[in-house]
Amino acid sequence: MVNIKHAKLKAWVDEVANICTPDAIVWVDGSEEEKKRLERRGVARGQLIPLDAGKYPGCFYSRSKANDVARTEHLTYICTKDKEAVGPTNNWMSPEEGYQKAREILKGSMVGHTLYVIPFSMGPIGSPFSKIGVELTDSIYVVLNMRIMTRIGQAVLDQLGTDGEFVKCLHSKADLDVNKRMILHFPEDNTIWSVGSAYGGNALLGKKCLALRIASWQARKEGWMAEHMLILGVEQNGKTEYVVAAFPSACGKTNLAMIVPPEGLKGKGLKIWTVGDDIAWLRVGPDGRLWACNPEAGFFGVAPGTNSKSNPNAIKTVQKNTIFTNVLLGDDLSVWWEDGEGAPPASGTNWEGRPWKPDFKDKNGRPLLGAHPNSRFTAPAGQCPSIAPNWEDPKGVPISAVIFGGRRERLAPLVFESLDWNHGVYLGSTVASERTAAAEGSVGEIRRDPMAMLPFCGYNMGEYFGHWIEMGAKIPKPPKIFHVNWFRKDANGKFLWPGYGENLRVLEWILARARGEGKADKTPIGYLPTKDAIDLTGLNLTAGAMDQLLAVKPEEWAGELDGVKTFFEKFGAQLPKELWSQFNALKDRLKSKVTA
Ligand code: GTP
Ligand code: SPV
Ligand code: MN
Repeated sequence: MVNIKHAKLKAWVDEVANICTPDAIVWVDGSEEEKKRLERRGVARGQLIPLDAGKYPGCFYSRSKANDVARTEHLTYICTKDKEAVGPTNNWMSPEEGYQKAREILKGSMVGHTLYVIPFSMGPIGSPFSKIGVELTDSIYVVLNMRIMTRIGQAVLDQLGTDGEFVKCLHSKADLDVNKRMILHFPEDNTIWSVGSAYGGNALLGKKCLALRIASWQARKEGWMAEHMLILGVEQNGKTEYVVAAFPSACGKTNLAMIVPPEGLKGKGLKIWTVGDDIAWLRVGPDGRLWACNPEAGFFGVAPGTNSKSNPNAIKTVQKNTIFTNVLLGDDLSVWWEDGEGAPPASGTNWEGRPWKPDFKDKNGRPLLGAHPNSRFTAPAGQCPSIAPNWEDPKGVPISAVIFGGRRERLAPLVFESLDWNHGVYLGSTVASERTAAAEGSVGEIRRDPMAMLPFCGYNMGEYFGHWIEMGAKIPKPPKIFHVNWFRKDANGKFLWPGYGENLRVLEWILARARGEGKADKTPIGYLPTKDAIDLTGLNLTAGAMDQLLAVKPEEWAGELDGVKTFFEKFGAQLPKELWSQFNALKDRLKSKVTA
């Protein structure tokens, strides 16, 4: 039994119960016994399938509806009194309209279902970084995922006390009708309402809805930053230095966060420590540096492509107590996905619930996918072999470098360093990337995804850029800002850089530069590593690959400026003048180099 002392929380739960009319209300206490009970219930209702207990202890399989397998950005809204507040990159709705439309769908939506009340903390309970939320949901899957992804239960209620502040998060699957799906954020009311979806960021409201959209709004007001970033530490000679990196969805955060040093660098005694793989909350510390905390407690990672070569630590992390969503379910109660581990099962059921065998073809004659490209695993961060011993430190970790990156076949070199903070903000604001399967839309198309926050910034992105500029002035010892691209391709469409563990070679250079070491050439776009600056020991790159990876062609960059200009103009007067200065300065630097 939970002990509830917070009158406003109780009143709000009653208010929601009056709208959704569930058969019962259960307050989630976070205990082991409760977890077992919920798992049994989920299994009895066909929402979860226990995997082979010998091979996958404590693991479950889940499949969402075929129309509900990725975030739906076009159905995601920020609801504020003033339309200007959300800017040109967010969908807007008035709070009145949002509440009213969603209420129509929510009315009676929980008849025959239980309403679960999940008190959760983003960040270690009691840390000065942390924020508390309470999610009301009719989904057992959501409760069990939130249990992994956040800290939940009685300890959170205790922290909340009689009148603590919390974000009101309401989630109902309703009838999972895509035409009645809405992911609504009310930052002025500290409220999130999500209806009609049961998948990922649409339903686990602590993640993108709270920890990024609502938190970014709060962060601007309170003078900190909420970012779509991994956090990792690199240890050498007993000293650990930390970086944060923002890459768009499905562009390698989980992978980089837990890389294993490559064979060729073994002699250097480098160790990688994972602090977070998706979200970072950043504050200026008493020492004048920028400090980062991972608000999450688990990983909701992309499954396809994860194998013991690409990401051995992720494979080890998901051996137990993991929920697998929309991967292939083997008839032997195993799980499998494309580019996964080992041979596929002889037969199974694919992400759509269709019978599957390794040789089955789809209607276009291509191999029938076992797993959806955005299928995922939910696993406790503490199970990761590379988890940092201090990953739950309430102070966070001090940051030496900020890294931006995108998925780009051309143009962006393997790595470069900004000239200063504001130039780094310019680099972040102009990140472009090929679309992935993490959100609905056509995969491969290039879009601007500034700071990897396009779908997650809870307010006017022009003001968000301004907040980045202002933060630079408030951090006495700011980290240096870099840009990376693991995805450059050669003329035959093959990746030029091997990526994954080998990315540590690039991190080494970045950290050296952050310390004021490391060799670089100044180019119009920023500092590039000199030819011998990146340690390539034991790496057999094809001839000329490194030249291509580090090439900067002023003509190509000048061509890119048109796209940046069009993008910046969208923000009108909200675009900080500092970014136009950066734009003009870059233009001038390129002009002096364009020879043709
Ligand atoms: P979200 O959880 O959606 O925010 O994504 P993420 O950024 O954590 O993405 P993740 O690490 O799961 O990236 C998945 C995709 O990136 C897979 O297709 C990987 O194969 C690919 N990937 C990751 N690292 C590299 C790399 O260094 N090189 C190449 N070529 N591909 C990579
Ligand atoms: C992303 O899409 O960036 C994710 C997955 O990390 S979700 O939680 O669904 O947003
Ligand atoms: Mn993400």
